[in-house]
Amino acid sequence: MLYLLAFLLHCLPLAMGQYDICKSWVTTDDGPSWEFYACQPKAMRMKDYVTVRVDPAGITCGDPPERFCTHENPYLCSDECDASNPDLAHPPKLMFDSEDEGLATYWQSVTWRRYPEPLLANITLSWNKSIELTDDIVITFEYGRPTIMMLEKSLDNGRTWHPYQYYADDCMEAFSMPARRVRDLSTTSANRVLCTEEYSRWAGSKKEKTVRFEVRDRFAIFAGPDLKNMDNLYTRLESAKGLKDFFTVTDLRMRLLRPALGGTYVQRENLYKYFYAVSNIEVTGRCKCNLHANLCTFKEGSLQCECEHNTTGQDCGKCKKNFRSRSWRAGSYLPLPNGSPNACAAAGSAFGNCECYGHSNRCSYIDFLNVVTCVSCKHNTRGQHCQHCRLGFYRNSSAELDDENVCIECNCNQIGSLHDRCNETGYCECKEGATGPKCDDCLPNYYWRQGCFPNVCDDELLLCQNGGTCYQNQRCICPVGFKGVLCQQSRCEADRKDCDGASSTRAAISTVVFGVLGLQLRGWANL
Ligand SMILES: *[C@@H]1O[C@H](CO)[C@@H](O)[C@H](O)[C@H]1NC(C)=O
Ligand SMILES: *[C@@H]1O[C@H](CO)[C@@H](O)[C@H](O)[C@H]1NC(C)=O
Ligand SMILES: *[C@@H]1O[C@H](CO)[C@@H](O)[C@H](O)[C@H]1NC(C)=O
Ligand SMILES: *[C@@H]1O[C@H](CO)[C@@H](O)[C@H](O)[C@H]1NC(C)=O
Ligand SMILES: *[C@@H]1O[C@H](CO)[C@@H](O)[C@H](O)[C@H]1NC(C)=O
Ligand SMILES: [Ca+2]
Repeated sequence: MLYLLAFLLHCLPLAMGQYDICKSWVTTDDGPSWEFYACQPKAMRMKDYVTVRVDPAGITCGDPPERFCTHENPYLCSDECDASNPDLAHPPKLMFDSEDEGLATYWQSVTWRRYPEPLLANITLSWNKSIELTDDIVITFEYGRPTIMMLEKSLDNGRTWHPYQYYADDCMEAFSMPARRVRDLSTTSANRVLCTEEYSRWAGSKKEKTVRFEVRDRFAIFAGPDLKNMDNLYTRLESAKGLKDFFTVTDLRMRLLRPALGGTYVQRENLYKYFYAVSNIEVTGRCKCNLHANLCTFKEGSLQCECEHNTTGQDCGKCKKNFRSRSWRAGSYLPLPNGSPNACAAAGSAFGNCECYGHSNRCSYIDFLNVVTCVSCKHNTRGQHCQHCRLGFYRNSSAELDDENVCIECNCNQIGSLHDRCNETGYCECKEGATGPKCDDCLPNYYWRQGCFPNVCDDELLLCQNGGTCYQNQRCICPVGFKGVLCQQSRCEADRKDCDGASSTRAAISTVVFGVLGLQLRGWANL
């Protein structure tokens, strides 16, 4: 029986919410001890930790200063943007400040002076940390929402990007996609990327200011309209492939592709009223800590999970040193309500000292040998403790024994080497004539052709004679009248009768001989 003690260290009471606590000190029949749970940090306003970049260079208004007007007041183009005047400047940081009631501060682009060249801008938000979205992304546009835009996301700090949602007043025309609504998605399509027309139509710039990426509506597919049944959502997040990752980002990018048009066509005579202005970007989410931390702090310019369960890393994505007797695993929301911590275990804590350096989760006792051994060593390791590399692999000297990259494939050239094993520095054992770490090269005086063969000819010692030429070290191409491996033999010398002139004489003789013979045969036939 477990008794929960009230004086849990920094832990919050259980009632606070699900997965808030990583561990608690409990008393059991065997005495007090720690009990561990799956845990995650609280959701935060992620805009407070973001780095922003706006592209292309020169897209922010005010350098040089310029005038603009609004769709509501198209002929009063007296508003001014001036980057050098703090009161009239609209730098990117104003998308993330906190605003006093009623007074919007915003980033603003240049106007569409270069129409019909498209007015394009990218706003890229980077966290240098995986974030799990917990609520809608809400982008607030002053002076009208773009008529075409796209939201992209990255999961690897901006190395690769994927579409997240398309927005247009006409999805077919802009993206050749049918318009869909998140509300119409089903449990099997909850992570579909779609095009929506809900946030791009003109409804007056004061009335409709926001563009959303609907996280709550997607959660509601599983958790019900008021997100009352979160247990069902957590269960789905564990079981549905790709669902967790769908809500995870390290970076977001808004690609603004066409500004608000005021509900009509572009009016070329007044391009001062076309531009983008963003006053706020709200991103609500929590640090992704793989259910191994309930705190996430901002340190040295980056968010970091405060890892528990003897895990470490920015996302608690690996086991701490000396806690790698099992491979690392993320915590799990299941079983409800406390989940599984899947904590990292110290060497020796499982199966009486069977250390597997994190390459196996299982040990087995071999009765007749009386030893405990790791089972199914992964990462190309083998041995009782997964401490050796499999045949055909060698030890990576810059990796520790518990590193996933500890064994490197030998990669011996199949033709050039004697077998596919190599020594500790990755050198293969070569057949005669082959060389190089992988035996894919030939020694000097050997040539490669499905293996290494000794040169037949070359430019130094094995010269082709009598004007012959060496073909790829494989053979001499001899001029007429010479033969032999190095063209060293004149055809004449080889056969004394076979000399210049002699051959035609001999041909003539044989004709005569056969002629005589023929006459004779005819003569015999006549008898
Ligand atoms: C915006 O980013 C995309 C890649 O996501 C890139 O292809 C495009 O050229 C960028 N546009 C601008 C205006 O920088
Ligand atoms: C990103 O975070 C990592 C880990 O905290 C840190 O080492 C790195 O310097 C950060 N990079 C940038 C560009 O901030
Ligand atoms: C992590 O290691 C510490 C120190 O050995 C230990 O007290 C603690 O119980 C471990 N935590 C887990 C979740 O295994
Ligand atoms: C050796 O291990 C290091 C550290 O894990 C890793 O960065 C490197 O890629 C590995 N080398 C090879 C060839 O796999
Ligand atoms: C591996 O073989 C290469 C080539 O024969 C040799 O130079 C190297 O010293 C060997 N390494 C070890 C650790 O034996
Ligand atoms: Ca603002």
